[in-house]
Amino acid sequence: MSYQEAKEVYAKIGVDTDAAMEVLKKVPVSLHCWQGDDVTGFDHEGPLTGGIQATGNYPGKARTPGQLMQDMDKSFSLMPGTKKLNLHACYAIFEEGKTADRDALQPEHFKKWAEFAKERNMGIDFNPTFFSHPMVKDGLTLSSPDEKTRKFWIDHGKACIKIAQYFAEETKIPCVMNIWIGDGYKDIPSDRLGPRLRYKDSLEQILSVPYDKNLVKPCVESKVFGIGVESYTAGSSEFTLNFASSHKGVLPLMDNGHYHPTEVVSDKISALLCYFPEIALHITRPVRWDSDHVVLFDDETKEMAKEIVRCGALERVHMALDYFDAGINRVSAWVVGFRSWQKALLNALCLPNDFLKKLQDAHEMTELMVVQDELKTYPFGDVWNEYCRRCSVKEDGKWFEEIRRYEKDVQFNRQHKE
Ligand code: RNT
Ligand code: ZN
Repeated sequence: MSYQEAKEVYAKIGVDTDAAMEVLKKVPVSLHCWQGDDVTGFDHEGPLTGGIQATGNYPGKARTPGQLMQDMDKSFSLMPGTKKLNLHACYAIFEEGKTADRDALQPEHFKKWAEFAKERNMGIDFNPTFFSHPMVKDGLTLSSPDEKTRKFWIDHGKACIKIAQYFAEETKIPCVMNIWIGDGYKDIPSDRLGPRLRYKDSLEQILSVPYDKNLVKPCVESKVFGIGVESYTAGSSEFTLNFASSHKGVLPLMDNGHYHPTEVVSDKISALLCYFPEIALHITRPVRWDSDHVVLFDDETKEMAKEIVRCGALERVHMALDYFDAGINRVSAWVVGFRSWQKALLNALCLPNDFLKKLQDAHEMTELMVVQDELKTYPFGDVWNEYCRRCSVKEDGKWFEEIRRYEKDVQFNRQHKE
């Protein structure tokens, strides 16, 4: 079917596909730098810790800032829509012989990233890195009973607020700064309160640094468990939600891999929007657990996007991707995940949402079921491909050959050079 024909099919149910595309083009989605190198970064040698894990060993991984930026550029060229860059503190770029530990990071260590983003008209989101570092003591950071350890990590958080403000000032786009810690216990603890009270105090100390609330948007990300911290995590859902609601300007961040397997974030979005002016999401694909698989155009992904659109909250929900698969081409992983989330948003914008709401309010649940299911086979793919063309990126079925060429010409040649 041609786009014109698809457009007419949608027009019959009151959907303006041209308008949907125009809306989507302006919605920023944050692309996480850490898919590019399996959450390694540039400031340490050791393994990935904190209860998260990247598995696989696909060749061609980016090992230098230049390579990571090159790979990001390749992936941007295959993604429609507005991108924001999502960085972790461990991606600081140091000049020869001039390193700084996490508690002493400065904006200058991120100058190259600020330039990279500005040249591409992108904003930057930021994350302090509370893992993969020798100062993580017994798996604890901001909740540690060891005051020296806790202070080190508080200072890291404070340093990151300043860097977040620097990014916002440089790019003229607010920076969402997300705090996630892996702190917890493998087995049943005897004191659940202490670590949480220390975590709360640490967050309050971090946020006591003066910053412009219009420029820096701090978030706290919850998690139910991690590898090696199965019995208890300090930053549980109740903890972070209540922290955010009791500290003005702090946003709750929901990662859809961080709940019990039958809970869905799609149902939680509207609940939080009743209370918070803005919220943040980490969009991922948990397969049986918080596995951080590449985001696909699957049912829950679609449902999350529908909720954001139906709540009229495209400007209130900060969307970031968060996954890391080392078993496939990493650039392709970025592209598939970003395109899938764009598809989910476009799909949501191409539904007759007002009509469906009317059916629900009239309790026409029989018709609602029929219509919602029939909408699944509307010619959405033709609208999507038109959106790609309008964004000057290749449509489905045509971009993967670029990945093949890129890995042959660029990524696979990196093997023996470092
Ligand atoms: C871990 C959290 C966290 C990380 C990134 C790297 O479970 O989801 O957001 O994935 O900070
Ligand atoms: Zn996350």
